[in-house]
Amino acid sequence: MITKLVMATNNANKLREAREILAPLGIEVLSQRDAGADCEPEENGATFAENAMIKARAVFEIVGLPVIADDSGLCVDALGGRPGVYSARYAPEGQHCAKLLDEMKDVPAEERGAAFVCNVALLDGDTAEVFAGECRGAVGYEKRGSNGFGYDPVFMVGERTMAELSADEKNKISHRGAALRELYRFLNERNGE
Ligand code: ITT
Repeated sequence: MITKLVMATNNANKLREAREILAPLGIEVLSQRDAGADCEPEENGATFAENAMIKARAVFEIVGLPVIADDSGLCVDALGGRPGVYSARYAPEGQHCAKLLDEMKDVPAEERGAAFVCNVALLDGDTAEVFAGECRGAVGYEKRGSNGFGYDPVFMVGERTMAELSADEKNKISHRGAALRELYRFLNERNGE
């Protein structure tokens, strides 16, 4: 069973969450920097899965160890699934939530549904797999909470925003938690074969 994975990401929050989710399952997650890979490949894929694989491959070519990469984003029903794979590029740093709230200002409550989507790519020798996770919720009306990152302060799950959940609460229901638990199941089954 694999006990160490390199995560191809430059996002410290993704790395922290992957560690919180995988450490209790006995998997250590190294950052790409710790593994000696300083790169930021162009994410020019059309899907989360393609972009996750692009990032994983770039780091795998450098480190030659089992690598995972996370491509994720927010898909808003009323915006036809936008910003989706463009979630990181949707607005300048720090302005994503404000821009989304503005774009959604005239959308009624019952049409504010959205989903966080995460695809995790695994590259390990001749294994190339992608695991998907989703978390459904709704776009709120104002920023609330200071936990998490990115769109969390405007993503409602029930009465609270994702940024008002503890790390444990978020990881239990998040798109990233779901995808990484699928990855863990795969590694476990492969081990048992
Ligand atoms: P790497 O590509 O280096 O991993 P990145 O931040 O550029 O880091 P993405 O290209 O996958 O990552 O973009 C993800 C976008 O979706 C980014 O704007 C995040 O803020 C947002 N996002 C993803 N997961 C999220 C989460 O759990 N909570 C809030 N926002 C999230």
